Amino acid sequence: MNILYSIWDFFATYILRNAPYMVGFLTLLGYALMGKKWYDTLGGTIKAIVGFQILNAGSSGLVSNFRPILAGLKERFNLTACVIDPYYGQNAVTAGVEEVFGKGFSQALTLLLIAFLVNILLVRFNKLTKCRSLFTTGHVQVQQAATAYWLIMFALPSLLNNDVAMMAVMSIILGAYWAVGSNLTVKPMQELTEGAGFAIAHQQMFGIRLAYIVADKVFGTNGGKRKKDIKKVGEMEMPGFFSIFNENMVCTAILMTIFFGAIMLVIGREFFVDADIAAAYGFAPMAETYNFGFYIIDTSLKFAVYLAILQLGVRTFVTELTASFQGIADKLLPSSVPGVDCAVCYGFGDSNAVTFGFLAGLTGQIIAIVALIVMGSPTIIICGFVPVFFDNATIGLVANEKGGLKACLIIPFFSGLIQVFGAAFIAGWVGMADYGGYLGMFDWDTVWPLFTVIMRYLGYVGIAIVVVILFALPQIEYRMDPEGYFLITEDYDAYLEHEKKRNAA
Ligand code: ASC
Repeated sequence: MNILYSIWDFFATYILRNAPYMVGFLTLLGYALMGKKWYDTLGGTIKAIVGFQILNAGSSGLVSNFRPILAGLKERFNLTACVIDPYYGQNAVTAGVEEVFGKGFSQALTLLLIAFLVNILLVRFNKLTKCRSLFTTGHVQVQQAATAYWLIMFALPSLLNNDVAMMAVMSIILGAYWAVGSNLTVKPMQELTEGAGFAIAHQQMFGIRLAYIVADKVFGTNGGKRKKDIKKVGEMEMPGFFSIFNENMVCTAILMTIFFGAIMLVIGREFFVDADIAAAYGFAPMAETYNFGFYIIDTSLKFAVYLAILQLGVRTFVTELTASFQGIADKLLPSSVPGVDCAVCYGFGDSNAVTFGFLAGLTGQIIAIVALIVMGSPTIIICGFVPVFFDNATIGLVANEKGGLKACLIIPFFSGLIQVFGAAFIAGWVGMADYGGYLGMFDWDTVWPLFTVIMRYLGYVGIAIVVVILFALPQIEYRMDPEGYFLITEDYDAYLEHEKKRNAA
């Protein structure tokens, strides 16, 4: 028994909650099930793990590059408030959950494991449940399990002394959210990537589908018949010198330099050289004699560097993961695709849409934060890089695909507003703001606050409503196109044929 437990514990610690190795494990399993040669299996597995680590290097580079700027805004304008960032959010749960609910953090990890099983079962029985996607992003699952743990305990105080019932409710809701949310992204992703065979398993899955619908209905193609004046970011013809913006790396570098250059100038040189502040916020201070203008340029250009690294990582592992997942889909989880990190889709579509979406979202967030301060809100939000970048870049990319440049700017702008207002409401209400952080990604500023309100006020009826909403969504999507629904993951070319016929009819 002990040995089994140790094996499980090892697996949970080093693989399940560790995205690169989880993806490597799935690749290994998939190729093994396909009966690939051992050396191809080994090679593919290594590429999957290393590729994912490259992606991580890019995304953590982006985060740490942004850190001094965020810290500067905080120090300079004396904003002490709730940081919306998954890592701050997780910290807040670890710091506060014992004090507020008298429950330890370790149960949040039990929740993760059971919810993951719920996700697997929902996909295994997808003829019935219509769920086609398996969540594989472990670090996100830890953050979400922690936050869901807090929100649901807050929503259902009457279950606090019934651990089993509480855990059951939590795992069903979280596991269903994983299965249903990532399932919502199947269609947008298959279209964006022309059938690459993955879904998004991240923190803005409802946001992705919403952006897809709004971009289509309000801005764009409305059911395949594309209006003439829709121009996607990649199709913009720009006059003369503007052509340099067509190159993703150049575009990112220039926009970041202008945007962050202005912010860094406002924050001022002294801040960046102050060793105490730098130590407190965990970044390397600028040398006393270093030229500030050059520091600004160098910092801004690094955004382009990390973005390029991130995209290289994506290209490295995505082919392996999706090719090998065929083995899992054929043998274990029919008609399913892996749900992966949102950054994976940045290798597809118009890459400048990533930068535009991010900047539009950042603008929305800043306006919303100023509004909170002006209105005297009891909870002030500080933007974290992860929501402002990864949510809005993803949403912008999807919006651009369906609705062109306008959609790519306007939808993430609103998403920025919603993120801040939603987070201020929920983090203040449930008390996480007192511990300095909240997850703050799109779904957690919209869908989850809504679930929390429903359950808090309606109790058992509320639980039933939330569960029904979740389970109904894939059924509704299935009924809108029963023939194409599984075809889109099983055979994308055949799906395109099917779509053509449907549009002609
Ligand atoms: C998150 C989170 C990260 C990033 C990363 C984006 O939600 O916790 O580290 O987004 O997954 O690639």
